Amino acid sequence: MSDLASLEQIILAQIAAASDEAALETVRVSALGKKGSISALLSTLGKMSPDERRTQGAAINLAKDKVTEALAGRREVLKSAALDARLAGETIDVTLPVREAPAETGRVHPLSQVMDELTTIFADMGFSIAEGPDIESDDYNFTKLNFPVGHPAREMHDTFFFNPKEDGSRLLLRTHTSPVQVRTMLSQKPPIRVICPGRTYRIDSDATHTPQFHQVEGLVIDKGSHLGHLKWILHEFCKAFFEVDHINMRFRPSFFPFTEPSLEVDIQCRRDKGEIRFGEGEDWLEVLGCGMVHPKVLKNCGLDPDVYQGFAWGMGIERIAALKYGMPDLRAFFEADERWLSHYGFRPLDLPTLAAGLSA
Ligand code: 2U9
Repeated sequence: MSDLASLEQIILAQIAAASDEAALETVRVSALGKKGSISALLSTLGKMSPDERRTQGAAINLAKDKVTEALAGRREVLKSAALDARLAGETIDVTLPVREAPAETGRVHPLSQVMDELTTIFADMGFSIAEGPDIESDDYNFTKLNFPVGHPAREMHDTFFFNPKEDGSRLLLRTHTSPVQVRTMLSQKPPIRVICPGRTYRIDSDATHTPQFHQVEGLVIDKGSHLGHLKWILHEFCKAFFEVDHINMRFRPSFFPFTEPSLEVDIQCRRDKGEIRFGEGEDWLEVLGCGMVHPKVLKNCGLDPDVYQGFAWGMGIERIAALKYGMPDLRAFFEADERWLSHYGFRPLDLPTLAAGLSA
């Protein structure tokens, strides 16, 4: 066999053995590249006699064509094998169930849900929403609300105080949202109709108390506002919130420094195999506190108690949420346990409305 024929066979064998396009390219360069074996043979033609050049030239060019053709054929085979391998690696099982979108799996925290329910109900009655800072002065949290300095009622609030300033005054984490009503009275003229939902803090922790909790308080100030209006508002609120057509309420005398008279409010309920039904039955559940704003508080907030009077109420949001949705331990509200949230949480697109039902 001639040298050319054996070179051609070696190259064709290398082409056939190339296992990927990179290996094939190496073979091409070693045969047809500038310094390749076939290119080297072609460069010898110039030194040959015309006859020899004619026969050798034709033979070398034939070998070159065969190699070029074999390279192209092998390239196609390798390309389609690479594509097949890639497609096989990227197959998806279209029969697998579709993963739920975040809007389907995410849950609204019961606290947010109940806040939305409360604000929906009171907004429907014409109340505005007022907010204020979590860090308050002793004056707004206590003194203006008729907790005199040194009065034992201050101790009842188990307050988180900041270190005293140079002048001896201390900031604190508000123990109730009442300073928001103080700020509202100091900055707005009556008539006032506001609700103040927000975060509050007290040093307390057990199944029914958490050091951080939420309250919603309400305030109405006008010239002729009276306990009858307060009772109607609270009655309408309880029916809407507990989603019943009829509810019995009981108003018991109580004491708060900022209201006089002060009352605690119970709603009638029946406990049935671990479930509570509101509006009927023989048990009573305490849901909120209320009263007529103390004349001293009106005066402290720049209003003349001989001209204006008003009423206020307050409730713990975790507490009423727990009553409505049957949650036994308030600490779970702040534990960020996904299992608890997926059990008690609400679907994100089911927003509470009075027309469609608050918790539908
Ligand atoms: C001003 C005047 C009066 C707000 C009120 C209550 C009664 C009350 C408690 C309920 C459960 C707090 O979370 S709780 O422990 N609150 O019973 N709150 S009247 O009265 C005000 C507020 C501000 C200027």
